Parts: sequence; structure tokens; C-alpha cells
Amino acid sequence: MPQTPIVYDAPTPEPRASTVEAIQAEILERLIYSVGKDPIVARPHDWLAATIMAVRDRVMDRWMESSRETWRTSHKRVYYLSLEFLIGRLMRDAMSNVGLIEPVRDALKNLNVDLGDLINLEPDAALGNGGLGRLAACFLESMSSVKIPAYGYGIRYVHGLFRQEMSEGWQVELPEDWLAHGNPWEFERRESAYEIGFGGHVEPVTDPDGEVRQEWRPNDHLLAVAYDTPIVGWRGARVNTLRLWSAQPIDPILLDKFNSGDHIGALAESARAEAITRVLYPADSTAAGQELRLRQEFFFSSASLQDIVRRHLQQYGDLGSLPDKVAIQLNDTHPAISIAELMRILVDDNGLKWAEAWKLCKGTFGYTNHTLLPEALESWPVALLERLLPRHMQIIYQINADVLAEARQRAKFTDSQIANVSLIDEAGGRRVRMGQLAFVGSHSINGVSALHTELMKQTVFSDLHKLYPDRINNKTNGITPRRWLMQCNPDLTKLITDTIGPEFLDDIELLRGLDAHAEDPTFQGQFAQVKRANKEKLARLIKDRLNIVVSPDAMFDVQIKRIHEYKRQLLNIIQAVALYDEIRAHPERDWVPRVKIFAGKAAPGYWNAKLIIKLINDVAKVINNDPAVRGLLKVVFLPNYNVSLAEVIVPAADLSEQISTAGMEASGTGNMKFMANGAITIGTMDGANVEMHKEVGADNIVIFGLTTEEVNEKRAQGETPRSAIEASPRLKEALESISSGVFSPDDPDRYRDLIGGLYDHDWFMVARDFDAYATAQAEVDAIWTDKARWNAMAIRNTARVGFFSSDRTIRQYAQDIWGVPAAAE
Ligand code: 26W
Repeated sequence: MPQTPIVYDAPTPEPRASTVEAIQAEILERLIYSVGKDPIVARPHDWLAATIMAVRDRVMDRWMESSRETWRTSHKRVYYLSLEFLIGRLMRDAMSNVGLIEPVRDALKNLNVDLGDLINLEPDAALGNGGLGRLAACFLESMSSVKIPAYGYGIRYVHGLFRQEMSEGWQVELPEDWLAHGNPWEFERRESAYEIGFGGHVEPVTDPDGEVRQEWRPNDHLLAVAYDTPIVGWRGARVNTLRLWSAQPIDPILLDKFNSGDHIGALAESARAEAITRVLYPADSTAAGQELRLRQEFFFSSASLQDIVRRHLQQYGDLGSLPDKVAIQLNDTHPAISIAELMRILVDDNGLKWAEAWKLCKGTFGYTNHTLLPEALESWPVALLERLLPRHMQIIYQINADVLAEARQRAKFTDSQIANVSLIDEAGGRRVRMGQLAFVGSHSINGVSALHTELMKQTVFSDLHKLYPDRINNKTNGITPRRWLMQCNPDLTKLITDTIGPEFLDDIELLRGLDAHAEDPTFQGQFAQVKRANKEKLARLIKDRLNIVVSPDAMFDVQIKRIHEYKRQLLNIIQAVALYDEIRAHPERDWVPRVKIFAGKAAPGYWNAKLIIKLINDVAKVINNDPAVRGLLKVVFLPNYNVSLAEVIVPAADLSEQISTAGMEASGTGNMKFMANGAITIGTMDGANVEMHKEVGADNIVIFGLTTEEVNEKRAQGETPRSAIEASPRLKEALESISSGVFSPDDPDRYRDLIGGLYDHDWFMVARDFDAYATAQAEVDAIWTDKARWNAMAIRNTARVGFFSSDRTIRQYAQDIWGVPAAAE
């Protein structure tokens, strides 16, 4: 029987008033009664905590109303499972979405506190590496904004993505500590704790009715405790929950050990449990295959599945309706073990028949793939899975047997096709392929841009696509226009509002109305003035942090993202060196002044990425201090790139560098943020750039370089880049100067191997795309000198960004994958 634990008509307190006076009174009340500080001695962090609590209180009513409504209406719920949520700061986002920025600003002013200072004091929730984690954060906000009952499920890492510092131009990683001052946004739910098991063995047990069931008896147990954070949508449309799991020991201290004098041993279990959610893995493209990582993946998958099933049973009382009431989206393969865990829960714990359980499973799960890089595709040694999750390994074998039988019998697959679709990779040590598991256990598999989805069909999943041809679909990524336009660029938002009215705030497609003003000199002047103010702000930040003076009159040419060879920061910096050579060789020419701005973190174990950071810094030192350059070119590497830094850099960019080797960037989402803020893109036909080119029009973007097909041809032919280098004197000169130590006199051989690689194989086509890139950059210069043309292009970028709103993406997921209604614009 379903239980009905909810009392719908319980009296609730009056919603909090949002007048300046009421907010001011509550901030003081919170400061005294919750933070425990006298206003006379309160420190900035105390004011921040009190302010967050006052804002939070104005979200609470809507939070409870949202959950109540979902219970009442029995609407289907969406669960977004992600090992990463790269949220950034929450206070400005929440205030802006419920219209509290101005009253809070005034309330604080009366208390002699500056809201801007408090905003900057809030630590970033950096529970993610890059694109995948940031997408999850944009999706959470959009799901609330389009009124979908949804939960994000992830891990409450104590330490988010490492802090990056520079030591003589090298990246140094330091622990990040976002919880140091507490986290007023989260609510610990001790009552929502689940036991998570590892190891042990599987035992067949015979039920009274004679049925044999498998029972997993783990020998290692810990607790997953829930921490909930409210995620408020635009205009408070809905408030959804981000539920993050924290690992805790079942026995915090083993008293017998302690009493017998083993004080360290008494705490060992506690430390082992807590290690699971201690720190985010800082690699965003290589699956390192470490046991702790698998433990993280199972820990949060199992806790989430237990929670989902409990909630479902509580409301509906039976599991047959799971796919009608529950949609679970797997953010890449990191939570893919959920498929085996749900099967275990259904078959072993709830006695469902295998075939019935498998149908429910497929009906419930959807899987999003975010990368085709072979080294990023997760697989786990069979032996490790057998040891850590013996029952799940059995289940995976059973699923595999069913899939392979179907492939042979129905689809008449050959041996090599069978090997392709198998969940077990037999080559080089037996491993379980999580992509294959996620695919066969889901009714929908989606890529994140049109090109990427096509490539999925042609490469990793070609045979699975033949076996299940109606499963792969595309959902081009998006970004939330609230954070990435309205909040980070208030001046532009105001200008747009004054020009086309405020309706675009609720229907982003209406930005199109700006098209009509693209050629208007007055509007162009205003648009340029906003950009100029944002550039001045960034210039001040660069001066403060690096003591480098840059002119806001120069073109701000920006590449900010994780450092990776396929993203080709190397191509960008080599072009900077070539430009440097040319400026010195031809001082008489009319050079367009440029500031090349870089930021991004390298995975700690990724040597070439770290070396590229050092190269950028080495090149910067020489170019920035050479009087012959006369300030026409500056190179800046801003340390510790994160969401908050992006919110300052993006609105100040003139040129957006999206220059990955074609076929390698699944989508990119930075590209969309720049577009929204009126930067012009220089980019390859890769990821979502292809769709940007279509949306903005060929005249408003600068495209260059090899296409995916051309890259594949060159790789297949084994063609070496030497001829390309020989044919390009400026490339040759730049490469020689770098590899001979012009920028590294203290260690002349530092870049010999890095540059040598470009001569040998050049997998990422840096040399072969160089001339096309340099020519495209010259075209960018030409456009820049025609200010009216540049401004018109920039305006059209903002005008046509509507498609890239994550509201659009989420509506498509809702309609095509989840089967849930979403609010129209
Ligand atoms: C197991 C190690 C690991 C960790 C993270 C491998 C791969 C990942 C992610 C899938 C990498 C990632 O963030 N991919 C990015 O996802 C974005 C959102 O879809 C895309 O816009 C980027 O193009 C893609 O690189």
C-alpha cells in the first residue's frame, strides 16, 4: 500500500516580505541569532552568511511549494545523475532569479555593507572540471526555469577542483576549500542516509516459494548522507533540489580499539569512509582507472538509486510504473553502474523477473555521451569489479549474454561486430566498457552537438547503432542566459532592455529583435561602450593580479578553457610568436593592437598541458617586455580559471577562440557564452561551432581550417606535417625560435620535444592548420579596423544566440527523452 505521509494543508508561516526594511531586519536577525555575531564585530564572512540566509529564506516557500505540487499532481520526476556540478557562486544567481538584487543591495547599504564585496566573497562551488560539470549546472537552473520537477544527484566533495597558482610560470596545484567558512546553502538530511556496500560475496537463497534469488552480502559498509541545496529558476518559476551525497562511517569510532590503546586504528574506518567524498578527481579527459574513482561512482549511484526507488515506492507503491514516473539521465558514463544497481534492486531486492526488470530499466534511463576521445572512455578491469561489486559483475555478464545473443540471432552480427558491441573488452586484459553498458541499458543515447552525434554513430557506437537504430539522438548543448548574460553583463542587459523591451528576459529568442539595430550607428556606439566598460574592468583585474597593463583599446582575444592538446592553445600561442616576429620585422605596418588572454587548468598528470601553460607564460614574459613591440601585442595568462573568473572575462572579450581540431570537441559551451556577450568567434568546423555558423550566418563568424573528413584523411594517410612546415616560412621561424630556446634561455631544450612532436606526427594538426589560422586572424584584424562592420557582427552574435539557451536544450530533453511537460516561453 502506498503511504501518504504528506499533510497538504498544514499551516505554514507567512512568506517573508521582500521590502528593503524586512530584508534588512532579517539580515540583522540572522547575524545575531544564526551566525551568533554582534554587528559591531561582525566580519565580512559573517555578513555573507547572514545575507545568504536571508536570501535563502525567500526561496524556501517556493521550494516547499514545488515539492508539494509534485506530490499532489503525481507528475513524472527527472533525476540528473552527474559526478560533477560546476556551479560557481549561488547568491547572485538566486537573488537575480527572484528579483532581490536591488532590495538586498539597499538593505546592506543601510547596514554599511557593500553587496558587491559580499558577492565576491562567496566561494565558488567548483564541484566539476569543465564543460560536463558546467553543463549540469546550467541544466539544473533551466529545469527549474521551465518548471520540470527535477533533482540533481552528485557528490558533496569536501575539496572541489584544485586551486591553480603559478610558480615561475609553471602550474602548481593547491587544495580547494570551499566549505572552510561553512555553507549556508545546504541542508544536511541525516534522515536521508543509505547504507552503501562494497566487496563481500553473492549467495543464492531459496525463497519460501522455491524461487532462487541472488543475494549480495557486502563485507564493507558505509553511509551516504544527503545534503540538499535549493536551485531556483528564473522568476522563481520552481525550486528544485540538488542532492549531494557525503560518505560517513557507520561507526564513527571503534571504541574497543580505542580503549585497548589503538587510537589511530580506532579512527581508520572513519577515515576510509570519508575518503570517498573527500576530493574531486581533477582529470577531465583521461580515465585513470583508479579504485577510489570506481568507489565514488558506485557510492553516489547506489545512494541515488536507493533514494529514487524509496520515493517512488512511497508514492506509488509498485515498481511497474517506474518509467512512467521516473526519468534518470546519466551524465556521461560516470554513473553508468546505476544500470546494474537498478537491476539488482529490482530483481534481487524486489523479486521482479529479469525480463520485466530490464524493460523497466531501459524505459527509465537515458545516457548522454560527452566525448569520443578514446582515452576518456571509461572501462574497469573485470577483476576489480568482481572484487568490489561481485553481484554487479554477474548482472553485467547476464546483460551482455542477452545483448550478444540478440546481436547474433536477430541482427546476424559478425564476430568483429560482436566484439564491438560486447560490454567486455577482451583485448589487453578483460575490462567492462561503461559506454556499452550505458548504451544497452538506456532507451535514449544522445550526443551534445549535431556533428558529435553523427560521429558517435560512425565511430564508438557504430555497431550498437546498427543493432538499436532508433536510440541515438542529438541534443545540442546550451547555456543559461540568466548567469551568462543577465547576471554577468548587467550593462548589456540594460541596453538590450532599453532597446527592444524586457520581453527577451522571458523569451530569449526575442533577442532577434536586435538584428534590426545592428547597423544603427547610435546603437552600435552604445553596444561598443558597454563592451569598453567591461574591458576596463578586466584590465583592472589583470593589473591587480599580474601587474600587467593592458589597453582596453586593444582587441581582447580570449581563449579560456581546460588546457588540452586537442583544444590547441598551442596553435594560438605559436601564432602569437609568429605575430611577434612580424611586428618586429615590419614596424612600419598598421598593426591592430591585441591582448591575447589565456586561462585554464591542466590535469595534474598531463605533462604536455602543463608545458603549454609554461610556454604561454614564457612567451608572455618576452613579448610583454620587448620595447620593439610597443605594446601592440600583449600575452596574459590569468591563473585559477573558474566560473567566477569566466563571468568577468566573457563580457570583456572581443574575439572568442574556438579552435579545436575538427572532430574532437564534442560541443563546447564557452563558445555560446562569448556569442551571447557580443564577441566574434574565430573557430573550426567542430562541435557546436558548426551550428553557431548556421545560426549567426557565415558573415558573422570567422571559420578556418581542416574539416573532420580532412583530418581523418590526413591521419589515415599517415601524411607527415613536414611539407606544411617547409611551405610556411612564418610557421617555421616561430617553431624554430620556440624549440631553440628563444623563450626559455634558462633551459633552451624545454620545448624541443613539444615542438618536435609537430614535425613527427602532429596528431592535432597544429602545423597543418597554421596558415589557415594565421590568414583567418589577418581577416579578423581587417574586420576590426572597420569598426561599423565589427560592431554589426558583434550585435548579430548576441541577437542570434537564442538557440543556445539551455532552456531550449532542456525542453528538447523533456519532450524527446524524458516524456515530461515543460513550460513554454
Ligand atoms: C573519466 C575521466 C573523464 C572525466 C570527464 C573523461 C571525460 C570527462 C568529460 C566527458 C569531459 C568533458 O567535460 N566533456 C565536455 O563536455 C561538454 C559538455 O557536453 C562539451 O561541451 C565539451 O565539448 C566536452 O569536451
